[in-house]
Amino acid sequence: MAEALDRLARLLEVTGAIRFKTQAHERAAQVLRGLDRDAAAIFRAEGTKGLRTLPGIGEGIATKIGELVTTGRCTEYEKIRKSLPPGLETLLAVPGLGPKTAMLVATKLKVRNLAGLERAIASGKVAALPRLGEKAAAKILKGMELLRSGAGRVPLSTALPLARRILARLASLPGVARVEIAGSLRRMRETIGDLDFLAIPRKPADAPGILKAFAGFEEVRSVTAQGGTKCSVRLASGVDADLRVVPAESFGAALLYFSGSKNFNIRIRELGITKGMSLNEYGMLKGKKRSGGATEEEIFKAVGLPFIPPEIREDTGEVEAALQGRLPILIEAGDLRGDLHMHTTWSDGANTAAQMAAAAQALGYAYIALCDHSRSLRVAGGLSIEDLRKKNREIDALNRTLKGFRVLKGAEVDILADGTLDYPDEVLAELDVVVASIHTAFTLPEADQTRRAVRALANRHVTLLAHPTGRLIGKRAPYAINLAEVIRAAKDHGTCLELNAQAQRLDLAEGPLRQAREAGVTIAINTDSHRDTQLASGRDYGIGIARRGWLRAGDVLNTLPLDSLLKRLAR
Ligand code: DGT
Ligand code: CA
Ligand code: CA
Ligand code: ZN
Repeated sequence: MAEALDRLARLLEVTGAIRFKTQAHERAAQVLRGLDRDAAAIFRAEGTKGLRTLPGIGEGIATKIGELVTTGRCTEYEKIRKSLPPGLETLLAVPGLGPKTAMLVATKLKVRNLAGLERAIASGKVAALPRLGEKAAAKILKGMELLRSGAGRVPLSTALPLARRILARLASLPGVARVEIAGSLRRMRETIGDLDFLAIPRKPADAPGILKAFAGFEEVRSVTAQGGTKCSVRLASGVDADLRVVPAESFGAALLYFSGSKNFNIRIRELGITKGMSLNEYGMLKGKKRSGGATEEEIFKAVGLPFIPPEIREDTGEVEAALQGRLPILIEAGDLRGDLHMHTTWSDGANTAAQMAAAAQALGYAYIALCDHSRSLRVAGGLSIEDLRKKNREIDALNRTLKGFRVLKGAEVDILADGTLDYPDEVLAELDVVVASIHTAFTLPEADQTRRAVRALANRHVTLLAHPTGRLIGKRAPYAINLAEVIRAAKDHGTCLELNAQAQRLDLAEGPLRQAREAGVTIAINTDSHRDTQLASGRDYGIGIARRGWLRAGDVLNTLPLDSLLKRLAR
C-alpha cells in the first residue's frame, strides 16, 4: 500500500503536479509504513472514515487506498502511467536521476530500462543532452550502482514494522507456543533481504496448520514454497518471508542458526568441533548423542562462550572478545533518557513543542531538545533570529507547566560552505543544544568538506555534528568526507557525533560508529523526528544500529540524567 502511494507520488512529480500533492502522498506512505495495523484491515473494518483518522490521510488518499484494497488498482496512477513514455518509472527509481532528466532520457534517447541507460551513458549520449554534461552522467551512473547494491533489499524501517505485524499475527495463532524473528532483522542490519520467522508448535500436529495460516495472511501475495516444516512467501509489499516450524528441543539451535550471520555460524560451529561437538540447526551432538539445543544460551555455554547479542554476530571480532571476556555490555532502549534532535511546527515538523514533549514523556524520557532549522534553510522553514527567540520564550512557558521533564532550547544550525554557522555565536550562546548540520554544497572536494565539518566541530557552542556523512540509504551516497579526521576533531574538541536514527539516514553507520567509540568520542542517538510517532520508531532503529556499532550506555550523550547532561553541555 505504502509502495503504491510512493509510486503515485513519483509519477505526480513527473507530471509537474503541485509539490504539495506529491508530498501529501509521500507523507501518507510514510504514515502507513509506521502503523502497527494494516491499512487494508482498517479500511475493511471502518472504511475510508477509519483511514481518515490517521495523521496525513485525507479524503482523497483514503479513497485511493479503498480503491487499491477493493480492486487492487489505482485509476489515477494507471492514467498517468499511460500518458508517459514506457520505462520511465524504471528510470525514476535511479537515485540522482531527477524527473526532468528521466523524461529527457526516455523521449530523446528512447531509453526504456537500466541496461539501455547504462549503454546511453557509456556512449556519451547522456552527457551530450542539453544541460547535462559528464558530471551529471557520472552521477547517474553512481546512482545506478547504489540502486544495484540495494536491489532486492528493503530498509530496516520497512522491514521492522512489517515483521512485527506478522509476528503478532503468528503469536495469536492457537497452535503457536512461541515465535521469534530471526535472520538479519534480528541482527538489526540497516537493510534486510528477507524476513525470517521461527515458531514452536504447541504439539507436533499443529505444525501444518501454522504453515497454512501463515500462507493465508492478508500481507501475503503468493506462496513460493511450502513443505512440512517451512513456508516461503512473497508479501504484498514485495518483501519475501520464511517461516520455519521447529520442535521446542531444537529451538535454540534453529534460532542461533537462522539468526546468522553465516560467518558467525561458521565460527561457532568450529568452536564446537574443538569441544568435540557437532552443531547444526537441529541441535548439538556429542558423538552420536544429542546434548541439547533448546536455548541459545545452552549452546553458547557448551562451546565456551558467554551469550553474544544478535546485533554483533558478524564475525568482526566479537567471538575473540567473547573468548577473552571483554564483550561490551551494549546499550539498550531503556538507557536513553532523552532525545536531542527533533523538529516542531516552528520549522518543518508536524507537531507542536507541547505535543513532542508529551510523546517523549510517554516514552519515559526526562528531556528533549527542540532543534528546528536555522535561517538559511528556507525550504525547511528555517527560523530567523527573532523567531528563534520567540520559540525560546514559548519553551520557557512550556517548561513551567511540566513536572520532572525539561524541554531544552536547541537549533539545527546549518554549517555554511566555509564551515561557519548560520547563527552568530551570541545567538548560539542562548541555546542549550546546538546541532550542526551540512544540508548544502554536497559536492565539495573531500578536503574542503572535511575542513568545513572540522571547523564547525571546533566551535565551542556546537554540541554535536548531525548526520555526519549525509547519506540517504539507497537514495544518496555519502558526500566525500574524511571521517577519521572528523572523529579526531570531535575527540580533540570534546564535541559529539550523531547517530541520526531517521529511517533513511542511520548516519553514522555501524562501522564509523565503532571507530568513533574506539577513539573515545561520545555519540548522541537522535531520532531527528519530524512527527511525534517517530520518537518511538526512530529509537528502535537507533538502538539497533548503536548496538551493531558496539556502543555501551556510557558512550552515549543522551543516556545522561538531566543534571549531568546540563553540566556537560555547559562545558
Ligand atoms: P538477508 O536476508 O540477506 O538480509 O540476511 P540473513 O542473514 O537473514 O540471511 P538468510 O535469510 O539468507 O538466512 C538466514 C540465516 O540462516 C543466515 O543469517 C545464516 C543462516 N544461513 C543461511 N544459509 C547458510 C549457510 O549456507 N551456512 C550457514 N552456516 N548459515 C546459513
Ligand atoms: Ca533473512
Ligand atoms: Ca531467509
Ligand atoms: Zn533535523
